[in-house]
Amino acid sequence: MMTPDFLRQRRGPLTRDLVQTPGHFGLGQVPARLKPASTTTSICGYCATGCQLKVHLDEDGRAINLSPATHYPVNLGMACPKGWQSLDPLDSPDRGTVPLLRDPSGTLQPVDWATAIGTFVDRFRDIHRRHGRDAAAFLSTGQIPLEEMAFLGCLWKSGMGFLHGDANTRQCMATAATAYKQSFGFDAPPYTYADFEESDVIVLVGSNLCIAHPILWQRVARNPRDPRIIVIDPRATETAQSATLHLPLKPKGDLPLYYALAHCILRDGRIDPASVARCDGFDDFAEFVRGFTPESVETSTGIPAATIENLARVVSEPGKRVSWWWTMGVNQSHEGVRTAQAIINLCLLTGNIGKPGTGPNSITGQCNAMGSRLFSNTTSLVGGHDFADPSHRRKVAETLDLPLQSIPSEPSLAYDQILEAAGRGEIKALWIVATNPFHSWIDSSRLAELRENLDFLVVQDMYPDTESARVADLFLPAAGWGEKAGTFINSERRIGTLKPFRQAPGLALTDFRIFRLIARAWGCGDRFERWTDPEAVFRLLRDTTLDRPCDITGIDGYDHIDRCGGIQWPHPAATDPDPPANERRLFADGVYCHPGGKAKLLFSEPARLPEAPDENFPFLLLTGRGSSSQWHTQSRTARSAILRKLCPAGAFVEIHPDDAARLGISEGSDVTLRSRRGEMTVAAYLAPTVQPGQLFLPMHYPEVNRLTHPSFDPHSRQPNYKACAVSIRLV
Ligand SMILES: Nc1nc2c(c(=O)[nH]1)N[C@H]1C(S)=C(S)[C@@H](COP(=O)(O)OP(=O)(O)OC[C@H]3O[C@@H](n4cnc5c(=O)[nH]c(N)nc54)[C@H](O)[C@@H]3O)O[C@H]1N2
Ligand SMILES: Nc1nc2c(c(=O)[nH]1)N[C@H]1C(S)=C(S)[C@@H](COP(=O)(O)OP(=O)(O)OC[C@H]3O[C@@H](n4cnc5c(=O)[nH]c(N)nc54)[C@H](O)[C@@H]3O)O[C@H]1N2
Ligand code: SF4
Ligand SMILES: [Mo]
Repeated sequence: MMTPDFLRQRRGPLTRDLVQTPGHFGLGQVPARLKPASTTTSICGYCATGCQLKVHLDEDGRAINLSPATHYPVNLGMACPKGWQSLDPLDSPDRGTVPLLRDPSGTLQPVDWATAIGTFVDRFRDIHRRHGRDAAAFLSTGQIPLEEMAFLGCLWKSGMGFLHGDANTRQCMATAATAYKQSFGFDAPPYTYADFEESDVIVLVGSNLCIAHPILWQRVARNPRDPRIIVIDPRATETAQSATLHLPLKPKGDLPLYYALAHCILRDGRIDPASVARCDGFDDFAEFVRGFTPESVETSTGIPAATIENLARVVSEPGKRVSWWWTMGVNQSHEGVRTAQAIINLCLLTGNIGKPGTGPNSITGQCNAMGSRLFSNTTSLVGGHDFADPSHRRKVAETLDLPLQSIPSEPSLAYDQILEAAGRGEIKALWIVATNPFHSWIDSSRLAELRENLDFLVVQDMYPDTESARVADLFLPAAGWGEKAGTFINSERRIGTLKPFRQAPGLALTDFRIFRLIARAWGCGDRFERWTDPEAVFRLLRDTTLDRPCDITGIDGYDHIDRCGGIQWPHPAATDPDPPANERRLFADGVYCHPGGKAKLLFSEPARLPEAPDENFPFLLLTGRGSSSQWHTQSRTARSAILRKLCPAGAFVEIHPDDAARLGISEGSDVTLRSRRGEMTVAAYLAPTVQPGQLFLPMHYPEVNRLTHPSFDPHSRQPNYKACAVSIRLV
């Protein structure tokens, strides 16, 4: 692929991450004797962009290589290094190939599946009998197909009779989901990726596309309208360096900034009256932002009043298409929901919604985070329903053929509340599926303490050596991406299929099969008789969506999805033409999902930082993604020699050169970071990209979350990973 002119102009010198195209790797490198005999396709199993990969198979049907699909509407022939190298983690000799059970001496020993499942059922049954349905919980993920996720959620609640279970999407997307639900009446990201290419102004808030969603950055680069790209991020990230304008705001200065923008827009009468007429709460909001003059927020945002005035004009220019995109810089905050809603409010005020190139658009993280939001049966009932609504419970029970009384009338405790309950001894056992919280959870040392309280810990993963699997009582070896079928939903609500094209190693089983084995052993197999295979489950789940905003009753099955190049929800059988249009956005008609059809303008007074720097801990620590070749806790990406080469060998902390000089720290020297909760030693990396007084640590090293401060957004209960107070000193 040629680098578009646009990209050449804007890519900054420090952009470390390359997007790989067929010229870089790929079929050219395949030895002649391995020339592919056939191909299949699969949606990538890492990020929520949802690129489609072509899988090249040899004559024996073995996968020998991957390349990006050229005609898929998401990635258009591009993929990032993780996608290209997706086979490596599957081939790793470190894969879990046999169940492991801790013996009386404390050692994990290989056992057969009958023993593993028998132990699982005996232990959970005993806990249920003695302590009731609140005494155990599962912690799951946005990284398994929605069929498996729904199976887990329904098995746990309607089969085994427990109540609590949450997913790592709490760490990631809970804020966006809550914000949309409260503002629009449904968790409905309104956009389609074509909006990246159709905007005149693109505002990226706390979103480092170049590293975290490189193919979406390529979509930005394809925009032919010479857009202004504005990045709002405390750090001069790779994305910020490639933007038209970077606003290095103070961490968590977002809320006053967006209220000040609303203030200017209202003061100058630059609203869209038709859009405002579709909102409830306008007068109260207008009154509320009256006090947020640009001058009054200079200190809290770190942004000069004149810049705010300018930005207000740019994002409200009549006739211009303005899109706002946010990721973890917003979601992972003590006031994330109100911050996301402040962005939503700006779009509603200016009419930037429901039209090409517009929208308050949250970009999701994991390959199936969006599937988890609709089908995991944790916070909401399967299919975007409410546990509390009796008619919803009845509908889901009838559609899934589950006893009505097996559907709880309340949602689960949230992740942090589950762990607190474990701390109090009320939750006695955890079942962790496809996530690694002993590394990724905020203030992770607390989890190690909680481990002591647990009677039983099960970890179901591809590898037995993750931080979480190592401390399990029972390890269940799982098949991974490429070894199973199912569907993912990407950030723009597009459902895509993944295909099995290889066998899991040893005795490892798909999560789906593990759930079936457990259902049978528990004695509730008959409730899941129709849950025979992923596609059968997909059809059941589809039927639950009838008449919901996410109605997908028009989808026949997996072939249909493939034929259409993925299908964005909604696609109701009754009203949508088939095949559905390939790029669709929501709310074009100005009708939202609240009763009465209006959106709500929601707001709160900005709150103080939960842990501000002080004399003893004078730096503010930010954390996030470090490189495009590292994925989270690195259970998968660290198994690829190529991906390891594309990222720094060890942990590093970014510090401003002025701070480093003052503290006698030079490039590469070892420094100790200390917070009130823990400490770690890392190499210093002198970078003017962080502001003085701030530090940045990539999240990919297990020690990072020993430092983070356990504070949470009150509405979404999402952890505030991106601000805590630390000290730094030379070792
Ligand atoms: N290579 C790679 N890609 C990934 C992932 C990965 O692990 N590796 N993970 C995937 C997942 S699950 C997710 S959720 C996404 C995350 O994708 P992103 O959210 O883009 O990534 P982060 O680096 O976590 O955070 C983004 C930015 O938020 C900024 N930030 C911190 N505090 C504030 C603040 O107060 N205000 C504002 N405006 N910005 C702030 C940080 O400086 C950082 O640059 O990436 C996905 N893609
Ligand atoms: N400090 C800090 N911490 C953070 C963040 C941050 O920005 N800063 N970001 C947070 C965010 S947004 C996220 S999403 C979380 C991610 O945190 P985690 O979910 O804990 O991270 P992963 O490394 O993706 O863990 C997924 C696990 O699932 C396993 N796995 C993969 N596929 C399968 C499968 O098909 N079946 C089974 N059973 N297992 C499988 C992998 O081997 C891996 O161990 O981290 C959060 N933690
Ligand atoms: S951008 Fe995301 S979905 Fe696309 S190849 Fe990379 S990790 Fe996979
Ligand atoms: Mo995430």
